[in-house]
Amino acid sequence: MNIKYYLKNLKDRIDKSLDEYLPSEKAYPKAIHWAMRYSVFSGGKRMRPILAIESCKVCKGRLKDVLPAACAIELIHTYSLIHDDLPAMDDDDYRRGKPTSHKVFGEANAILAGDALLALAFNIIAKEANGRRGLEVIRELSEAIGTRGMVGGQIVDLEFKNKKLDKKTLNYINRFKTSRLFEASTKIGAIAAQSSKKEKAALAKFGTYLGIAFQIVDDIIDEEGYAKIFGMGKARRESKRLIEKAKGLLNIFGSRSTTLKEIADYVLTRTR
Ligand code: GRG
Repeated sequence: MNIKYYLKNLKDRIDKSLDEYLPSEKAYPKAIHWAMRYSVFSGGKRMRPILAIESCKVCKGRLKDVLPAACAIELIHTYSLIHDDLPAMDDDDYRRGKPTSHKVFGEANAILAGDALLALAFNIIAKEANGRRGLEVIRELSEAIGTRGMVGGQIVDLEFKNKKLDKKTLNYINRFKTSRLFEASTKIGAIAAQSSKKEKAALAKFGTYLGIAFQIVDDIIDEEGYAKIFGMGKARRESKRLIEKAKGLLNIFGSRSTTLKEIADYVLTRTR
């Protein structure tokens, strides 16, 4: 099957579940549910849940074992974008070509929509993921988005706003602000499939390299970060090197890894 068609179908499946998990716009208090839905359904690529699902599949796991956690990851990603856009952080008026949450609903409601998405994410995992596996997913995800993960990367990014970035700090920001959630996504796929230690480790590393490459490509698109500091040529070479390294880690899965490798290649060629 054509990879674009395949990913479109998978995205539709994820969207259907997200729709089921999110409270209805008609449910009281309507304002918060409307704000949550506005940002979740504003055109995200669903990269992280797709990676979680494909990582589970490569370990011979079933879609139903990973779908709740995959949706939870997307809700957390959405919360991070809403908060990142706030005046106190990046102060952005548009996200995915649409007005940002605080522009539509006001700052207080945008903050609360992010908070509520974060809470809902862990509620979904607690309700749907079973036993030890569920606890392992919660542990991985909470570590990935805390001070030694996404929040850690974000605070260093804010600290260096309008300051000259050195290579070490830039690597730290890319690793923790962006790549750590990719790593959690691929690892959670393996956890959901009750995979071996070796397979979990390979998928976690795959997610790390893919996530850093994803951020460098983002910088190439926006002419920022890595691309601004090291130039477009080096940024392209580095993202390509990381993708090759990432794909190499999947060789232990043999021909089952074709889709994940195609997704990794897509990261290099994406334009948004
Ligand atoms: C507020 C705790 C906190 C963290 C914010 C995610 C983030 C950290 C900041 C957003 C700004 C940014 C450029 C982050 C790098 C990660 C990234 C490239 C996010 C965009 O991800 P995509 O392209 O988004 O997957 P879509 O729109 O497809 O969902």
